[in-house]
Amino acid sequence: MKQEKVFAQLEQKGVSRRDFLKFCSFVSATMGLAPSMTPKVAEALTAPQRPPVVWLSFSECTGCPESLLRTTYPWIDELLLEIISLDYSETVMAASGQAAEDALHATVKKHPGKFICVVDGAIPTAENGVYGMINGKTMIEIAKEICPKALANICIGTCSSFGGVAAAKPNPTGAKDLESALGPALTTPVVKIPGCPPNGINLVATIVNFLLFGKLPDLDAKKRPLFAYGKTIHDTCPRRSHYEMGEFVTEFGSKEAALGYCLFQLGCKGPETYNNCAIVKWNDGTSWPVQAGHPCIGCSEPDFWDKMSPFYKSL
Ligand code: FSX
Repeated sequence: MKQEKVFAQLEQKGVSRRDFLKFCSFVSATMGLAPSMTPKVAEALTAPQRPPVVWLSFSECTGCPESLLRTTYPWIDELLLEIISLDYSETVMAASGQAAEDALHATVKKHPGKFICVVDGAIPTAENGVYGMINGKTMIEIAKEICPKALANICIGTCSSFGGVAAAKPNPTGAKDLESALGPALTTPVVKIPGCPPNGINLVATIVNFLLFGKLPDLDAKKRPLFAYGKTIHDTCPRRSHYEMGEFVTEFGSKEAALGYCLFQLGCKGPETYNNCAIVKWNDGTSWPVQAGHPCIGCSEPDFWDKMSPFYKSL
C-alpha cells in the first residue's frame, strides 16, 4: 500500500516505476549486493518504518546537502522525506526560527536513542565555540546536547568526518570533526561518509543498509562504510586499468606516452584516497572528475586541504 503511494507520488514528479527500480538497482550495486536484492531494496525504500532523522548543519559550505538534493536524482528529496521522517534540516525544512527549533527538540524528546542524527560541517571550538552559533547556542553546545542521544550519528562530508576545509591551517576557529569536538561525551556510534562534497548515493545506501538489515554497514578503521571506501580511487580508476592492460601503448606509440593518460604526474591523489567515485560517478552515473580530465584532489581523506596540496604536485 505504502509502495503504491510512493510510486504515485514519484509519478507526479515524472518518475516512472522503471526509473525508481533503476535507482534501486544502483543503490543495491553501490552496497555490493547481488542484482537479485533490488526488489528488497525497493521494499526497504517504500516500507512503513520511518526512522526519525534530524540533520544538523555546522561550519560548512552546504555542498553536502546540495550534492544530495540537487543533482543525481532531482526527486530524491521526495523519496527521502517519504522513507525517513526528516524532522529537522535547516536546508530542506519549510519551517524556520522557533518552529524549526521546536521540531528538533520534539524529535529528540520523543525518540531518545531511536533517531538518526546526520551531521554536516565541522564544529568551531576556539573561544568556547563563539565562531559558530545557531539560535543563541554555540554549535558545540548543540552537538553535545543532541548527538549523544541519537541511535547513531552519520557524519556526511569531510568537514564533519575529519574537519575538512574549515579545519585547514591556520584554523582560526579551532574547527574540529564531530568526534574530536565531542571527545568522550560522544558515546553513540559514528559513521563517516567523507567527500567534499560526498556522493549522496553513499548516504542513501547507508540508510538502506539500516532499513534492510537493521544495522549500520561494516566500517573501516576510519569508520567509513566498506562498501564505498574499501578501495582507493587508483584501485578502481579506468585510466589506470586501461594503461595497465596496455590498451594505449599501441595508440600512443610507447609505454611512457601511454602513462600520460594516467593523471598521476599531474598530481592525482588517487593512490592515497579511498572512495568509490570511479564506480558510482556523479549526476546519474554520467562522469566524475578523473573521467573529465582532472586529477583527484583526495577530498575524502583526513586533512586533505593541508596534506594533499599543492593539488597539482605529484605524490
Ligand atoms: Fe564540508 Fe559540507 Fe565540503 Fe561543503 O556540508 S565536506 S565544505 S562540500 O558543505 O561540509
